[in-house]
Amino acid sequence: MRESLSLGDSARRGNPQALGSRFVPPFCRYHRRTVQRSGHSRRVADRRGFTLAEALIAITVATVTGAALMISMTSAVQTTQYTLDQMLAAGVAEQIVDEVMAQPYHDVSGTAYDWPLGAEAGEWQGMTREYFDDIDDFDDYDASPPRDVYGKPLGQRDPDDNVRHNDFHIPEGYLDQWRVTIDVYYVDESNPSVRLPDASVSGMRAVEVRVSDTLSDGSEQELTTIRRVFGYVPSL
Ligand SMILES: [Ca+2]
Ligand SMILES: [Ca+2]
Repeated sequence: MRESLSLGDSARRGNPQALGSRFVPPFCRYHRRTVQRSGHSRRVADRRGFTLAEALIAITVATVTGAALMISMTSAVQTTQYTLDQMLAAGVAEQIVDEVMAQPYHDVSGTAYDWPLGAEAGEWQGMTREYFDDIDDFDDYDASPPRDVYGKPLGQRDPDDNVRHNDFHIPEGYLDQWRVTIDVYYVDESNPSVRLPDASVSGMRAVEVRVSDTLSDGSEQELTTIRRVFGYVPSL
């Protein structure tokens, strides 16, 4: 205000251009601030902060998003673990199928059309498959945890009962809840995918090896099932 009093009439008439850039009347200073705000004042005002409602909405969105992300990650880990277990189970089942394929079609004391199927006297000794000598001996085999042909739990010891090399160890207890079941049955010769009812016989048998995992809630989760069909070829 003191500066404006020392200038000429033009300035007193409110002509800022005549006064140079240094002079800004008080009302113009206010006006300039007002004009400057009008350019981006709304954006500036918008950045002043959040209302309580906005903050609550943001927290809610962040919480829901975080929960969804955690669920997604947990699901991905579980899926990966399940895929790994399926691969291991497939290996266990394939190994047993290989054992079956190495056996004769029927016991030396029986025929290819015997019923019921199963191990003969003296061949069934606990969890071991050591004495099985034909494919239907494996019928009704049921072991948990999975065992090798000598009845030893898989993953820890070799057939000579020596501790396996660390690289061939699986974590302690990893297979404790796993279960291997084997079912042998006759199938329709014209359609081997069809299981024949009990006591019906044919020249073809199927061997099913199933590996499952018992979950913490007691339910059983199938990891893999391998099915092979064997046909009887009489010796010449
Ligand atoms: Ca036998
Ligand atoms: Ca048998």
